[in-house]
Amino acid sequence: MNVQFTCSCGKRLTADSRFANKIVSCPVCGQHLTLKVAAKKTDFSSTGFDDLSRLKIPESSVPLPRQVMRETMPIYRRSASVRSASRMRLAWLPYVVGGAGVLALLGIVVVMVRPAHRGLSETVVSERVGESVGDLVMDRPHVADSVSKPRASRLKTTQTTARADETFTAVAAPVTPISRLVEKLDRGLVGIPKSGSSVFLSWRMLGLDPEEIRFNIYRRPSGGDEIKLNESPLYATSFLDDQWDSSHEHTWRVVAISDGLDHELGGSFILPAKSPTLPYLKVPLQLPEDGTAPDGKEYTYSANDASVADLDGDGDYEILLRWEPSNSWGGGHPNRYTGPVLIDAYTLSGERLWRIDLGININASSHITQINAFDFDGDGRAEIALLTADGSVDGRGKVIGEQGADHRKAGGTVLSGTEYLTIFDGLTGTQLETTQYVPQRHPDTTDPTPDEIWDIWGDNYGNRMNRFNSCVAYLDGVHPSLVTARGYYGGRGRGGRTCVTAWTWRDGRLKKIWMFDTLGHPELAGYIGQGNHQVSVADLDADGRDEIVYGGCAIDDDGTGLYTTGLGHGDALHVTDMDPNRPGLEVFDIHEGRGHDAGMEFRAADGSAIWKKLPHKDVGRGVAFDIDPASPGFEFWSSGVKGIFNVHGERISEKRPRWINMGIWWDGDLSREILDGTVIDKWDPVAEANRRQLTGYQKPYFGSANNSSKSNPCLVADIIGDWREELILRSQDSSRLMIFVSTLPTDHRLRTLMHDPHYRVSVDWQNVGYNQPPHTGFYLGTGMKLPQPPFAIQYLD
Ligand SMILES: [Ca+2]
Ligand SMILES: [Ca+2]
Ligand SMILES: [Ca+2]
Ligand SMILES: [Ca+2]
Repeated sequence: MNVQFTCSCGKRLTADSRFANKIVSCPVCGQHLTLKVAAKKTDFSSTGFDDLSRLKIPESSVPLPRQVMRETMPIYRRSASVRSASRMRLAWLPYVVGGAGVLALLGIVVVMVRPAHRGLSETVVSERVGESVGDLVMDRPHVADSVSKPRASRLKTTQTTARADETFTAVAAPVTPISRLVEKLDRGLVGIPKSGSSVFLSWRMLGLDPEEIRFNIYRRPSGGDEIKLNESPLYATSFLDDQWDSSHEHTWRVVAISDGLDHELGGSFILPAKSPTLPYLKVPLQLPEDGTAPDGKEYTYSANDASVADLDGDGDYEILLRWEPSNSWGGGHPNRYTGPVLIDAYTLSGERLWRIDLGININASSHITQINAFDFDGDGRAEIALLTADGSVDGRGKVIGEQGADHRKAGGTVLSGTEYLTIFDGLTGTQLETTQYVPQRHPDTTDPTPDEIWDIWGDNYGNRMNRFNSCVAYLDGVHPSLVTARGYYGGRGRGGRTCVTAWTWRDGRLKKIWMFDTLGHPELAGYIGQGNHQVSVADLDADGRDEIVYGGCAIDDDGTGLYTTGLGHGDALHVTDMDPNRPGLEVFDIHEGRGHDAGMEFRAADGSAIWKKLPHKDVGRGVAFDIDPASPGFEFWSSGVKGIFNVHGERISEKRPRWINMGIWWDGDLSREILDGTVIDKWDPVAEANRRQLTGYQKPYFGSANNSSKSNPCLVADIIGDWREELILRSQDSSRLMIFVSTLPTDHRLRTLMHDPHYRVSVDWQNVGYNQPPHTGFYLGTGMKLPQPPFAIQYLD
């Protein structure tokens, strides 16, 4: 029997129904299509979602039979790889469900088209007995509550026809394999001496590895023969070699096994003879020379925040390090001369690749210079994006803009001149393109008066104007884009601006793709004053494309406002799946709670409140981690509300952990440990007390935290070894970085967190403003779903 249907590109197609359940390609657009013959009976009982009450249904939609909702719920939860394919936004979902409900009431069978293969789409389709029917694609409605916005509709129809005597009709559903491009990482094998005779080895399970993958570990002494260390293939991604002879150099090798074959050389790691028993990899640094500012005051340098990216394309990470002059503004705005900010790149073995000098026209402040390092154009090597100015010097000594220009006002604050956005080659530090940063301080002049600055930004001395955020987001669901942002405060009496700009770097061209700007847009006034000292990125509406979580508001992937809470500025921000029993991601934010009840607030991905806590004082710090296995999901605590709260907003402990700062997956269980400065603690929920696991400031480490009261490490991220996070600290004298690697045993095997795109972009924004811990795009905590399916990604070559 022939089945006719229309591809979404408009091509009318005919296929034999024997092709049911097979993929066919559209000869015009190449899109993959799945023909599905429905099963006669639809089983609504096995989806496993027991709490449907939180799925928002617009009032205008028809009440649904409960079983239909149950069947369609998995779209909301599981179609990460697919959502972009079908371009089905979460915002459509209630209408799709509603439409399905109408059809179900009319006696029409509703089925799911299952993925044609891993990574492909699930699409809701409908069919009726014996007649043709249109696909269930609706105009795109508003999300149910007031924070949503109108969107242009994309009407796609897929028509089918079949013989009237055919009991079940074939339906075509467009399915496009689509997934996010991520780094092609190696195994990240690392060996850390645990004693004089034992070495703890760990390595990566990659994002697309089959669940069946196993590993073999080999050791070879210098000049000797290699031996296999494990008897049977290892499920784990770590191994304790307790036969280490530290008097010789050794090379370890990990080999991945799949389908019973050694199919891949997994990577190697060398420990020189007499390697000390220290739990870190040492990266020697090249300390910049001291300087003297125009005010006659001397300044020195210390190593500051770091990021990682694969700069040379060999599958391991290199480190980007920011050097902070001692006269930096830090997190304030003291109007003083600052020494130039320098950015270095180092390999993990300590080779310095380059140094970029941002020059005298960029004030040193944790709110101005943000490092974004990502492979934006997909050529296999990361680029670096930085805010630059006249006199910035690239990694090869080439000056950006006007050499010798000095835009500093008396006192030292830079309030004039052109600001640039420069893309640098990650391997050489060479500027690839420099363009005018947008927005500039003023749209019409590079030398605005204090009054003109106030009119726009909300003060006249450059404080609110100099609040920058930036991040990387998969705005189209596949490619990473750069997002820069300026302004997040309301004005002092007048002014106040929030501006978020998206860029692509592809084919050697930097291109602005959209700008969200409250200036000149009174309808966006509700977005002024909502930003935080940091930014997060998440696919809030589950359409496969990232949104920018800008503190108390969110910007959609296309640069339109998604929602604003109106709760104002905040100092901490966490976005992940914190309540695994509730569909979708959640946001945790804190606010300087004057005038409202949201000192701490836990909100749904669409911006609607789940709970708020009235603070007893200003809330300057707050965190969200799973630290209590007995309490499902995350726990929450802050500086302005007593105790620890669970996902329902119930206080589960009168005491709270001593630290309210960062977190780290360190000791091998699935809960997160608490990180503050140089120390790692574990929360003991029974004793309600912190338990120390690492003290990084003490002998023999002498580590130091960055940014005074912020007290953050250079970086916490899963950069090497198994899924657990590493801690990068600088030494107190900034002569070295120390990459601390956990050598504690773990029962769990997780895919490298860096292949989770949500986590990967969190590592990129970690250094922005007041550093925040990275989070995964799924619930990672006690009780999480295991084993993990492969991530919805594709590797860059
Ligand atoms: Ca590399
Ligand atoms: Ca999205
Ligand atoms: Ca918990
Ligand atoms: Ca790790």
